[in-house]
Amino acid sequence: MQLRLYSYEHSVYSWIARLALAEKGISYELFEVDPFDANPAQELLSINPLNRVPALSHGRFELYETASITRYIDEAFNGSVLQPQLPGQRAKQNQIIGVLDSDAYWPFVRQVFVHSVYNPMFSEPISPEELKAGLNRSEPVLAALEALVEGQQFLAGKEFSLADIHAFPMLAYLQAGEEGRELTNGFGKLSSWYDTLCDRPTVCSTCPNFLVDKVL
Ligand SMILES: N[C@@H](CCC(=O)N[C@@H](CS)C(=O)NCC(=O)O)C(=O)O
Repeated sequence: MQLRLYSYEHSVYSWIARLALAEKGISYELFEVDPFDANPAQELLSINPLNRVPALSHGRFELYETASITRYIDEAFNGSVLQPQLPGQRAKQNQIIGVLDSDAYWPFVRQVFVHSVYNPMFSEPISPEELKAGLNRSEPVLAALEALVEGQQFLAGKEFSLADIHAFPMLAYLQAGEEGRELTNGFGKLSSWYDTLCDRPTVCSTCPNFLVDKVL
């Protein structure tokens, strides 16, 4: 059955899905689509009426929402198991993914990254107020993640999991600029978790090209 990922080169959520696919060692067709384009692509809209990436099609089966996609990738295919077997650890994994989606994406990516890295890089207007607000909102989220990583090699326990796959790209976008990096450096356990994953082959091979020299 043909597997196709609708993905955008600058999208943090697309990176998460590509990282999960790489960890499973699955080959797939990459369909590049810009969800911010003024003319939405029908191919994406027909799967996701909300016009967001990533989206996935597997034969006739279609799916959107990154956390659902990564779970499907893990459960529908052979390869490394990416979710803890113990209920407590699996719940922790899902909790971390929930925190990242609800509390980290907006300040890490849409405020700090956009106004310290992306907009300057693409000559778009920057807002120092948005950057400051993003840094302020990011701090308690980093503190929450730091508390969760306490005493563990990976975010949900001893094994690499979907929690790490969801978190690394978000942390990478936050740290792509000086302000976000300085803020994150104050969280020692999270920083050493991040440094360890920087050398992981799938992380390196899936990192968006425009960020490689800033985040790895
Ligand atoms: N809740 C969605 C969020 C996906 C998302 O926000 N993707 C961004 C790119 S990183 C997007 O497509 N944005 C288009 C827009 O906001 O119009 C998920 O988990 O997949």
